[in-house]
Amino acid sequence: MTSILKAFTPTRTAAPLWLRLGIGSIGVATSLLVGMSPAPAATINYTADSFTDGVTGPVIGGGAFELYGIGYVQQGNDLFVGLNTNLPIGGFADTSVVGGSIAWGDMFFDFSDPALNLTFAEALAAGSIYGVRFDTANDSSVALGVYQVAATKSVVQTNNGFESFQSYADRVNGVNGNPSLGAIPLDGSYLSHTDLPQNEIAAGTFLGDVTFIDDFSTVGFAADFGFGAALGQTGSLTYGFRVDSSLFPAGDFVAHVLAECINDGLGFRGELMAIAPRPETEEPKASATVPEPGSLMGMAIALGTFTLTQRRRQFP
Ligand SMILES: [Ca+2]
Ligand SMILES: [Ca+2]
Ligand SMILES: [Ca+2]
Repeated sequence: MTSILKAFTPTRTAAPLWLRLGIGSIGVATSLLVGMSPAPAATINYTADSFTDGVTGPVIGGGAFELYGIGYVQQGNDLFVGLNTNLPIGGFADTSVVGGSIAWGDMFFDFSDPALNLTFAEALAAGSIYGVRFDTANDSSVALGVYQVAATKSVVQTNNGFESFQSYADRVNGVNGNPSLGAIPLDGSYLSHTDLPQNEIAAGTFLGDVTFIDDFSTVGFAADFGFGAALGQTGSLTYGFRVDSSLFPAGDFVAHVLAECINDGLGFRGELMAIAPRPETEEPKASATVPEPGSLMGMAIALGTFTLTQRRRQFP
């Protein structure tokens, strides 16, 4: 019964996750299209990156590889992830590297129990790493989509990249930049800072599709996904993707994405619900069709079963 109640709880009562996660994470109410009412529960959770840790040749900060922040929000079983950056999707054209460009690597989501305090490598071995390939131009070993990841690979050596986070941090620090992976420390405690940085999926089990979003205004958000209000500085581009959140486990996660050269990257923490409330304005029919929790539980008891699939039908 607990999971059913959770699925229909309209708002979370716990302190917002960003409050518990420290510097860089910012909770800002979803900015919907002009004229619509604010969403009751949907909140984009932002994590700001350093604005002076993107390396573009001799330029540190503000160059082609500068990443400014990442935001995510779950609505129903839609997980939207947005990036604010100067790096175009498809990457930085360079005929000397594999794929003809230095693009974003794949985004990894670690759903291992936070209490276990696993490193990324340990979480990978435990089967807790999920990955999203969202850029068709990168050098990932898998097709676009969502995966339970079995193995990762490093593509830094074939993309003119740094061969360790330590060498990256040394380079940025050397010009008074501020190297940062946001929620992930650069001290080797989660991602090795001496080994080749792992930035793409080498093998995994395909779980579902990813939908690239070039313009967030087409899916009910501000075109900049709210980055303009949430971040102290912004880059020239905002884009992202949508995946079905039910492909992932529910619960706390730590995620990160690195450029193929690790010239910038960012980690962020969050939490997925089994299914999250949707903005009232998005589906006016939902309020008329969703049974009250009490009657729904009664129905479930009467039927003797209540599957996740049935729950999803209430929130198409
Ligand atoms: Ca940055
Ligand atoms: Ca490449
Ligand atoms: Ca960074």
